[in-house]
Amino acid sequence: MRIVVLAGGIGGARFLRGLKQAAPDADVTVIGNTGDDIHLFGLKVCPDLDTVMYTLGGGINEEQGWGRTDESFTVKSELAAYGVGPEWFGLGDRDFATHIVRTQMLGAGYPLSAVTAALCERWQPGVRLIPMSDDRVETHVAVEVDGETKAIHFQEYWVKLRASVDAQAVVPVGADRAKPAPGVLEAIGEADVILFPPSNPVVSIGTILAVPGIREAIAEAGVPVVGLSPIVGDAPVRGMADKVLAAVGVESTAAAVAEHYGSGLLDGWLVDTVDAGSVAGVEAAGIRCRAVPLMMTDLETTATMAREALRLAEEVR
Ligand code: GDP
Ligand code: FO1
Ligand code: CA
Repeated sequence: MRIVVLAGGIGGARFLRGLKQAAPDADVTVIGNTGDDIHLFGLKVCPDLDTVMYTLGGGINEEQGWGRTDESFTVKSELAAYGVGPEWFGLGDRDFATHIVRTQMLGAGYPLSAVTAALCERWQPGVRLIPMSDDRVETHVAVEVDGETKAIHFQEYWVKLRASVDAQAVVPVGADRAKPAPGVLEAIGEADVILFPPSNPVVSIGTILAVPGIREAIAEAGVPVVGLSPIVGDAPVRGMADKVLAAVGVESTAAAVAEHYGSGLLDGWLVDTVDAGSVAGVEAAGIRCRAVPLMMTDLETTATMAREALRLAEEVR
C-alpha cells in the first residue's frame, strides 16, 4: 500500500511513528512543510523536516518534540558572547551540524529535496521524506505591535512571542510562485490513500496545500483522503493553531477544521471521543466522520489512531 502523508513537525512526526507501527509494510511518502524554514547565522534551518527526520530516526528530544536528544548549547552561547543572536531560537550543537551540512550542499547547488534525501541517509526514517518544494517559502504572520501592523517570520511569532498577540493574517511568502518538489505530484498520483495527520491546519498542512498544484493533485487523485483533528475539546493539543485558525476565520473546533479543508478535498475525518458531538455536523458537510481517541500518548495508542484512519479510508473508498 502506498500512503502519502502531508506533515508539519511534532503532530505529523508523532503520527508517522504510529503509522509505521500500524502499517510496517506500507510504502510511506511524507510531503514536509518548509514554510517554517528560517535562515539563522547564515544557515538554512528546516524545523519541520528535521522534526520528522529526527523523530523517525531516533534522534529527537522526546520531551521538547523538536531538536536533538542529549543536546548542548556551546556554539549558541559562544555566538551570544560575540553579541550575535537571535538568542530566542535554541539551536543546539548537534543540531547545528545538520544545518551546516544542509547549507553546504545547498551552496554547492543541490536542491533541498536532494539535500533532505542525503540527510535521511544517516537517519533512515523508514519513509521517503520530500520537502513540499525546493523553492523558498517562508510563512510570515501579520501582528499589531504598539498600534502598528507588521509582518514577522512565523518563528518570531511562535518562538519569540509565544503567539501572545493575535495573528491578523498568515502569509506563506513565496508559495504562489513555488513548484512542488520532484516526486511530490508523482507520489500523490500513485497513492492508494492520502492522510492529513493531526498537524497544524494553517501553518503546516495549509502551507503545503498553498503550493500550486498540490491541492489540485490531491483533489484529483481519486483515492481516499482522510484527516485526523489536531483540535481536541475545542483547543489545540499544543501550539498556536487556535491563533492562526482565527487569522483565517476558522473556529478552533474539530468540525470547523474539517469544513475548512472541505468535502472537495477531504473524504474522511477523525475527531477525538470528547468531540463525538460534532460527528453528525461533519457528516452533514459531506465528510465521513468517526470519533476515536486521538491523544498520541504512546506508540500503541498512536498506532491505533493510524489504523482507524486507514479503516475510514477503506470505508470511503
Ligand atoms: P509543529 O510543526 O511542530 O507545530 O507540528 P504539526 O503542525 O505537525 O502539529 C501541530 C499540531 O499537532 C498542533 O495543532 C497540536 O494540536 C497537534 N497535536 C499535538 N499532539 C497531539 C495529539 O496527541 N493528538 C492530536 N489530536 N493532536 C496533537
Ligand atoms: N521551538 C521553540 O519553541 N523554541 C526553540 O528555541 C526552538 C528551536 C528549534 C531549533 C531547531 C528546530 O528544528 C526547531 C526548533 N523549534 C523551537 C521548534 C520549531 O520552531 C517549530 O517550527 C515550532 O515548534 C512550530 O512548528
Ligand atoms: Ca511547524
